Order: sequence, then C-alpha cells, then structure tokens
Amino acid sequence: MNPMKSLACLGGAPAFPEKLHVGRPNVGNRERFLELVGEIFDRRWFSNNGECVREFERRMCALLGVRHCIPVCNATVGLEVAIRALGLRGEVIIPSFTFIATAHALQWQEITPIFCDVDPLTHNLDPARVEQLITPRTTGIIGVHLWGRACDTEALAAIAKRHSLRLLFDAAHAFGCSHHGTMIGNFGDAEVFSFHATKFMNTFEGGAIATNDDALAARIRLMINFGFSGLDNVIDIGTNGKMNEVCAAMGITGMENLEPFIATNLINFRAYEAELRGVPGLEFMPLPENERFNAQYVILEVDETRFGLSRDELLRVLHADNVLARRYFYPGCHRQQPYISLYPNTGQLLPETERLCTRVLALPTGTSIGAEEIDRVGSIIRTAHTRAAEIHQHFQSA
Ligand code: T4K
Repeated sequence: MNPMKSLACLGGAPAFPEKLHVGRPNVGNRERFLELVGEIFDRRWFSNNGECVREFERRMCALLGVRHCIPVCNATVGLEVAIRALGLRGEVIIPSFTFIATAHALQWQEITPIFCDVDPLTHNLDPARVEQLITPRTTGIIGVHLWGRACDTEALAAIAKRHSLRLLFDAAHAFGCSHHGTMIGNFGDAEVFSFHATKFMNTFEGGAIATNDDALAARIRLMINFGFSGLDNVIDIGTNGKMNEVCAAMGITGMENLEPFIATNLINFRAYEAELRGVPGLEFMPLPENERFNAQYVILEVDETRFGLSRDELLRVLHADNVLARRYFYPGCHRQQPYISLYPNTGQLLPETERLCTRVLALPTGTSIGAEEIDRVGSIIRTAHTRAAEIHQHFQSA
C-alpha cells in the first residue's frame, strides 16, 4: 500500500499523536496480580498444574458451568491437542474466514483442512455448505465462533451426529459469551479458548480446552503433560501444552475484572455505533440479542459503492492518522501458504469468504480507549466518506 499523508494534511480531523491499536491488552488490578506472583515465588511452584492453574480452572468451570476447562499454553496448541485427543484424521471441515491457527492446527498434523464458506450475516460456518463437503475421509468439523458470536451449534451438531463426525469449536474469541443462554464451552465435543495478549481476557499467552466429557478431559490432561500418568510412567505420546503459574495468575486477575472489561467493550461498541450511524456503506456486526457477549471485536463492513472508498482505502486513511485498524481476516486462510499452493482453486467455492475478506475492518477497542478516541476515529471515518472522491484521487496519483 502506498503511504498517505494524514487527513489533517487534507484539512480533515487531526491525526492521533500516538498509535491506536487493535488488540491492546487489558490489564486488571496490577497489585492483585503482583500479590499472586509474590505467592508463586513463595511457593517455589512455577508450572506443572500448580495452585494458580488449578484455581484458574475452578473459576472458569464455575463461570461457564462446564465440567473441565483445562488451561493450556496457547489456543493453537489447545486446538492441536483437542484435534488429536478427538482422533481426527483425514479431512476436517473448517471455515477459511478465520485466523490461520485454525487451519494450521490441522495441517501441522497432516490432516487436510477442507475450507467451507460462511454465512454472510453471521460470518460463521454455513451448515448447509458443510454437509455438501462431507466425504468418506471426513472425520470432524471445527466451527469458529467468530468475533465471539456462536456458530449455529444445533445445525452443526445434527450434521455431526448424522455422519458420525466429531465436533470441535474454536472458541478463541468467545470466552464469557453465551448461546441461547448456555455459556460457550459447553458445545460440541470440546471448545478451545484463547487468552492471548490481544484477547479481552488475557494470560499474556494462553488458552483453555473446555469439555463435559470426562474421558476426553483425562486424555487431554495426559497429552499436555508429555503423556505422564504419575511419576516415571509415560503411557502415551504427549506434548508440553501446560500453562505456567504466572500466566494463570494473570488469568485469575483477569477473571476478577471480567465484568468491567466487558462493560467497557459494550460502551465502546455503542459509542462507535452512535458515531457512525447513518454513514452510507458502513455496517457493524451487531451485538447478539439476549446473550452474554464480550464485544471484544468492533467489526465494520465497508461497502465501497455506497461509502465511496474501498475497505483498503479507508484502512490507509486510518493508518495515516495513527488508527491501526486491522483487516481481520484477510486474505482468508485458503489464500495463505501452504493452502494456496496445495489447493489453488479453493476460492471459487468460497464466494462469501472472498467478499468478506475485502470488506471487513476491525476497529480499536478495550480499556485503553474511551469516548474521546472513538469520537475522533468516528470523525476521521466520516470525513473520509464526505471527501471520498478527493481521497480516492489522491491515492490514484500517489
Ligand atoms: N483461533 C482464532 C479464531 C484466533 O483468532 C486465534 C488467535 C487463535 C485461534 C490462536 O490463538 P493463540 O494461539 O494466539 O492463543 C493476533 C494474535 O496474536 C492472535 O492470538 C489472535 N488470534 C489474532 C486475532 O490476533 P496478529 O497477527 O494480528 O498479532 P499482532 O502481533 O499483529 O498484534 C495485533 C495487535 O495487537 C497489534 O495492533 C498490536 C497489538 N498488541 C499485540 C500484543 C501481542 C499490543 O498492543 N500488545 C501486545 O502485547 O494476531
């Protein structure tokens, strides 16, 4: 992309003096975190299912109403372990409109990800298309609750049952969210959360695998600890997927601040909506009704014809003004390596994914921004619309 001078130079809103990021980490009560870290030092127990990890799991289970919510070192390893523990192999159906980790967790284990198109309204797997992709090699489906909005879990569960497939959810975005009143973590065979630094509830790096299946949970616990069953006794192949104590302490602190984090995200979301209401060609992914929702992503779809600028042009305007909005998830997993080389024509089967990849923009939110910043981001976007022709011409000549 060619650089652009900020809108301020074109006589628009002034640029932000400091960069405004998507994914700025939320920090709970620092003193509480440091107190927990002090206790970790006192105990001299830093990893391997320590007290903080066990407490973190207890609190997550209580919040979600799930039997197991096993902390892991990150969601990608969590997905890899869950995939292996469920015995997936051959082909597994996933959306392409997701973070690359969903696909890599399969390919890493030489399982073929079969990319399925999404519903343009929900951005989640389209169950009707899922069923069309099932072959004798299919062993499972991984739905992604994109932006924290639940997949059509009922339809996917019915398909999985009809075809004897395992059903896993990549719930990286969906901690603290519900679906028809049930907390995410209780659907499918298992669900995997992410607590990466950029998630609204973070453990620096981390994740968790939730399941109500005791046997599966036992297998997962074994797998994330090298296959150890007691001292000196390895009973299966495993890896190191454990969460350490400091990360779990951050998780405990985060959970104690969950409600204020969510409240801030909801306030920010509504502020953006109010700022940009009525601007032609912009549509927010709405909040789900009557559900608990973390609102950690503010997702905007840009319709070039009505807005006057493409999503990518608007992104250039925002970046020039120090608003580091992101093109999640561009260009789609199927257009990244190794998938584009292995399956070069997949895009033809994914019209909705291809379209969304050119339209979706994630705006900064979280506790590091507030009404003033949102007001200014809104002003930049509104100015970009009213001066679209001039900006477009500027880009053409740059
Ligand atoms: N499944 C899905 C659907 C996912 O979205 C993800 C992760 C996963 C699975 C895998 O979960 P993990 O294995 O990571 O637990 C970021 C995150 O790294 C990634 O965790 C997340 N999804 C994805 C949506 O976002 P990038 O490539 O955008 O990261 P990066 O380095 O560009 O940072 C994003 C923004 O956050 C930047 O504006 C800078 C800001 N940032 C980042 C960090 C790390 C900060 O301000 N402070 C920080 O400490 O992937």
